[in-house]
Amino acid sequence: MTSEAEHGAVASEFISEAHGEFTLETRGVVASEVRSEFADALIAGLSARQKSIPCRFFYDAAGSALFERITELPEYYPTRTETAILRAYAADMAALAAPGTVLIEFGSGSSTKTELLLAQMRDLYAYVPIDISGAALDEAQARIATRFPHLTVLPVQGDFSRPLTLSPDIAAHPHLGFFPGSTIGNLTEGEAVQLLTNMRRILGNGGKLIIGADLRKDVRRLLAAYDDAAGVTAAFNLNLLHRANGELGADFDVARFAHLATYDVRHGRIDMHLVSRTEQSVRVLGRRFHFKAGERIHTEHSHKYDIEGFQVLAQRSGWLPQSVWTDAERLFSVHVLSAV
Ligand code: AVJ
Repeated sequence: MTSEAEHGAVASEFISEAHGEFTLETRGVVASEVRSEFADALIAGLSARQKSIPCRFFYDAAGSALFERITELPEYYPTRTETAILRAYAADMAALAAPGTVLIEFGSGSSTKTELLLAQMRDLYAYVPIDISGAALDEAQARIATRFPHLTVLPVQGDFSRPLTLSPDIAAHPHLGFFPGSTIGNLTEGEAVQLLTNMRRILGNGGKLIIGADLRKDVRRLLAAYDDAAGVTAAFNLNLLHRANGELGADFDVARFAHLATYDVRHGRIDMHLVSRTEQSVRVLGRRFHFKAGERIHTEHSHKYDIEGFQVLAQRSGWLPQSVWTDAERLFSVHVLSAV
């Protein structure tokens, strides 16, 4: 193990202890935690009979830039469709917030969609972006401050998939949660229920949640969105291997892997894989992993929900489905859930 990786492992222990009810980490520690998490996850994922790499590791700097390019592809409809729905109904969504509401965004990343909501909201007490990345929070705060100089922004650096206690000042106000992007689709149903349940706990009684979910549709349309003609999604998927080479000194010959997207009808989800084009072996942190020709590394689930299916999932998580908006082509849905 390299000294950097060892340092990461120590930092990671420190963090898991600090992850009680409230999370306050220094940014440097979070960065090394992420690196060691990638090492652990990659080794565990490649050691399993069915090899896999968790999709959260797509988003290093290069992967995030590739994802931005995906959102602009003609085939990739989710981002532009959700944005159009938010733009069309932002005033109705803003009307869900009583005066003095705190708008809490889960995984605020680049908060461009949030601006559509904020532009329609009067008398918000504060905007609370929650993100694991301090850099993303700084960027969001700067952009929001320029456009909405009178809005109070109270960033929370933390992991919203874990129990998280908001400061008493924030907790005293009504909560409106915002979770766009169909990120929920990356989780299995069981994980999605856990996350929605945790959000229900964070938002509290009387809280509401605005959440985007991609809809089931024609399989060819879905497959095209995850295997675009320009090859950007392929580059996004293969970037996992470049990242392993760059960050962990792995020796993946990236040209000997291919991008593959499939649709699983039974689960209603896209699966992304990296397929070994040949028989080969790869070294990662002193370990050797063998690949048969055609063997796959699973890299992402992207679940598609019909409206009723998503509402059932929400109900299993303690939420009451309140309303839902879609586009004319019924490609994407934005739900409002309420915690009674
Ligand atoms: C970021 C979860 C919305 O599942 O569509 C895009 C990521 N993967 N192309 C999705 C992704 C391949 C994406 N989300």
